[in-house]
Amino acid sequence: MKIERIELRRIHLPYVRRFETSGWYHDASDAIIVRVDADGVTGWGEAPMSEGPWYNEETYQTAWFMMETYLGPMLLDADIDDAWQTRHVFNRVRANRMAKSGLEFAVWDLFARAQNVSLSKLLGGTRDKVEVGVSVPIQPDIPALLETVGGYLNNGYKRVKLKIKPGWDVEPTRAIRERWPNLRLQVDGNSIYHLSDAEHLKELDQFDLLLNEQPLDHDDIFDHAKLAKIIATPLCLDESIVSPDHARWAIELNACRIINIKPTRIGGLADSVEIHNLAQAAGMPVWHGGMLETGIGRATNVALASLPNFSLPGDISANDRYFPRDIVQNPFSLNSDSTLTVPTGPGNGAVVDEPFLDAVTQERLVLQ
Ligand code: OSB
Ligand code: MG
Repeated sequence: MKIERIELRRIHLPYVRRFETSGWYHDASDAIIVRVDADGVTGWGEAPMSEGPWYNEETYQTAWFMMETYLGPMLLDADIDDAWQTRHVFNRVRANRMAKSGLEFAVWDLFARAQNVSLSKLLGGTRDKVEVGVSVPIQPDIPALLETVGGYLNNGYKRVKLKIKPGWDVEPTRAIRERWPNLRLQVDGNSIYHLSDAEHLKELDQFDLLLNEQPLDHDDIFDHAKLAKIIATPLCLDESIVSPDHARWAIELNACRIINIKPTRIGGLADSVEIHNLAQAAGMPVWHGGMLETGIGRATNVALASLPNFSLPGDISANDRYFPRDIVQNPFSLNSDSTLTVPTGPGNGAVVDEPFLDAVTQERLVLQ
């Protein structure tokens, strides 16, 4: 199949509330929404970009540049018979994985719609519902934290992830654990700690956490393997696992017991499925992370999370936890068992609200 037309839009869509991590914050999504067209069929994808290179090295400006200058023209030149092959089109371009994934997602959606199957089915999904939790940003103080978490529990979320940083780790975790002794709880430091903090991180072992996510450097695997021998809480890697090879290295080095899969960080769905399979063969569970996506990326994420080895709840909350109004007409809502229902219609299932998408578009570019 020849892709005939690629349309890029950079949007600006404010979040319901600020999302703060150990090193930065987000007030709005600056995602790049990708539309591809071929043989009368349309596919949609999203690169969930932000303003600055804080989570990884990419920003909406770098992703736009890469898509316009290299990745888009490569995709228009290619002839693809199968969505699994899309990743190879971008082989010559190093890294820039979020930019690649936005295009790859759109091609997957297009193939699924052309074949009249759901994206979940095309990827090998086996679940009709996926379990989800909520990621709780850094709060100003403990009372605000308890109120925020209480609000999410009232909404029906049954697993909570706390963003932590030095000075906001042991005490907030203790406060949540004392208030909700049986809650499924985990923490995420987004690479703010160092191996020399190992004894401090060990204090979190008393709170019966599901996992401790990416405490050390964004590109580290080696020191995580050392930390894993010191703390009892299972280590989970996010930032460091950017390819199937990185997953293999982490598994062989025992640098983690769990992997957070975000297909945007990994550069696409095909490599994400490969990591899912590698982990499954090693007896290691994975779960689906989030990048505060709009309804388009969220639908892609839910399809991927329907694969069998996604055995812990994902950071894929319902759309209204992120946006007052999303760019899709069919937002996900939370089921009473803390799940989202996997769409069964063709493609990723998102029905784009095109007039609203137009209204929030800041820049637009057509390649053909
Ligand atoms: O590290 O998982 C992370 C959001 C932005 C960047 C990095 C992360 C996150 C989240 C939120 O934790 C997950 C979500 O609800 O989308
Ligand atoms: Mg994380």
